[in-house]
Amino acid sequence: MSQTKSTLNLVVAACKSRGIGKNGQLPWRIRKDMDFFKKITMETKDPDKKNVVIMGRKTWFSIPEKFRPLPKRINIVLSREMKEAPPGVYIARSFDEAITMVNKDLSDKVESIYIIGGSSIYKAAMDSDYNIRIFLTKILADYDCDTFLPQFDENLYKIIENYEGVPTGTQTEKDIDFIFEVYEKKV
Ligand code: FOL
Repeated sequence: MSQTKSTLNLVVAACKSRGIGKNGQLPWRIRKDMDFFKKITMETKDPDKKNVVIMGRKTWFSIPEKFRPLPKRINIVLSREMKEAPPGVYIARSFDEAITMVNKDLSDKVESIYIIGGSSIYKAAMDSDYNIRIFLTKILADYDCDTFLPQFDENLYKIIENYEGVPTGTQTEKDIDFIFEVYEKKV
């Protein structure tokens, strides 16, 4: 059977230096971007399905307790150490195990897969042979960061203009300028 390979959607906000985090937290607070993250990862066309969010252990613990597991999404946390999953959360020991979990055990419940960080999980996705779509919020400012978005090969990706549901043009909040960009890599 020829079946189109599933697409991994990466969702990330990064500043000028590609920084994405500092001391286990987001370096900024931008309401419009967090609302975008929530909408894009939560929304499904089929009301009977949910999206999966896949994240590393540090990203899991960076989410405020009251917001985790991220509601109305199937949460998969990558960790070799976590023994017990909090209610409603799946633990996978590797990136491949997480994807296998989705494709085997959860496939009929799942609409789309969102990779929500951090660095090593983004890298594992980019280096995989899945189709990749990146929802990148480019924050046009400098922040002190200790974790970074891995560089992706500009030649393999093309920018998608006017992607449905993604606001166009420069956004501004609290004097911070940012833009929502969408990139796709087809394998
Ligand atoms: N992508 C983008 N574009 N912006 C981000 O801030 C972002 N953050 C992560 C991954 N990709 C991102 C990882 N960090 C929550 C907190 C941290 C986090 C991701 C999500 C969180 O609490 N989300 C809630 C909404 C919280 C709120 O409304 O303040 C959710 O339900 O999604």
